[in-house]
Amino acid sequence: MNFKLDKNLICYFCAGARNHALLDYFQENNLRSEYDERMASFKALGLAKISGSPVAICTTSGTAVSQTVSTLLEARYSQVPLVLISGDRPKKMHGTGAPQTINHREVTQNCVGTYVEVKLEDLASLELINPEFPIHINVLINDTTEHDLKIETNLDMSDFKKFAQKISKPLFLVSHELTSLRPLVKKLLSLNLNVYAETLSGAHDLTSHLTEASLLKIRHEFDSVIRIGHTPLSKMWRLLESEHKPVFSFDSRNLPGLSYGQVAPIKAASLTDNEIFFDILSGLKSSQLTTIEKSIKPLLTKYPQSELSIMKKLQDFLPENAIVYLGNSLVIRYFEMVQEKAFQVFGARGVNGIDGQIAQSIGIAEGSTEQVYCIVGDMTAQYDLNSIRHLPKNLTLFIINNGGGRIFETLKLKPIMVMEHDFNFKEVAQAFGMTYSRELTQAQVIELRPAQVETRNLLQEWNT
Ligand SMILES: Cc1ncc(C[n+]2csc(CCOP(=O)(O)OP(=O)(O)O)c2C)c(N)n1
Repeated sequence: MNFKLDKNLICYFCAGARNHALLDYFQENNLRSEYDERMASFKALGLAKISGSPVAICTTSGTAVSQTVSTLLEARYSQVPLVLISGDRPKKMHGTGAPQTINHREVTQNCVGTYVEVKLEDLASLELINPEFPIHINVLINDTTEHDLKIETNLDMSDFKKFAQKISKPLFLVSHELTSLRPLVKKLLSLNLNVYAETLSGAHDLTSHLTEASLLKIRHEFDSVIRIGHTPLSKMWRLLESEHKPVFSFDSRNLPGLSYGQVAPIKAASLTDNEIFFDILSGLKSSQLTTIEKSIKPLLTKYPQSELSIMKKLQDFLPENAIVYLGNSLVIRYFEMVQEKAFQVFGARGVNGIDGQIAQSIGIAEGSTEQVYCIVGDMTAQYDLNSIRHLPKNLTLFIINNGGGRIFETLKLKPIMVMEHDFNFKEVAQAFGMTYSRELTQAQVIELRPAQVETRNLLQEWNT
């Protein structure tokens, strides 16, 4: 049997930004909207079993693909015609450590009978002759501008010295690695350098005079970026992909995190005591930036039920230096936007999955004697519902229930991706024997429900 992607194919379509462009390849009444790839792929398996026809599951990149592995194995050994279609980044981004980019082929190679890689523009005409099921079609979707800049890895301090001699006004973008980068950020700030420390660095409070939004507005003032730590979260970083400023990264994984740039595989935390590094920096002139006076505080007062105001109240509720686990998507971004206090922050920014977030925070709580505070979105919480059964006493779970995957709304993707809903987590939490509240109290599961209209209005005013 040959296989062609026709519009009649039933597809369990899992929400994601990368695979958004694939929505058009299916008829609307053949689409089943999903958020959990493991569950969705098992549903597809069941449907393929009873119908005897191929059924597809479409996922975004990263761990969304690996979540289908058990189903693919079951399909392979029971000869079920399952088709995985994954959205991926273009070839030149593979192996760079760019956000949510992993090697999909390696993930499914022992689970599928046929693997093909195809560019989005060639997908409609793809025909597989007698493929062996299950099939994995990995679709390369171009989202970066073509350029002839190159990647240089395995560099050292002498290369950094040459880089530093050619620049005059760098931004130090400190992201994260396994240990806190707070001592390093303190030392960089003492030299009056322009430093932006992301929340996962453990030092965002020290640079909170610079917000991500103000950075975006004054980014033309920097002639280069010195990135310290793993791939950053900031939009500023992603924009480099089109702006092509010179970038030098200190990343112990030896990954550029972009499709260009220079990298030294040096641990970020070790730079704190690296005399050569600080000697080179002493040659850089400190430079005054345009001050952006605008503060988010009046907007937080004006829109008290917005997601950002609720996040701020949550931060006020947490003790200084608390251990906080932040789920991906809007939670980590909004947390950073309003953060002024010091926290020890954990997250999953290796490949940015929304899977297993509550379970990870449980592991952290089990390894600590302190109280741990886990903050996740509602879709992320649904993905890991089983974990609510096992919350240890020293873990508080905050679910920011904004009624769907609102990140997709901010990215202006098709509304079907948001998977809007109006349920709450009260009965689930109570069924698992957890105490539950909608207020900032001592309960184990605290569900906070922002008013979406207020969030939209606040963001609109903030961005103008
Ligand atoms: C395993 C996995 N599947 C899919 C995605 C794509 N994805 C990124 S954010 C997101 C929605 C998150 O929704 P929610 O937790 O409610 O947070 P919100 O955007 O509303 O803040 C999805 C599905 C992913 N990152 N990881």
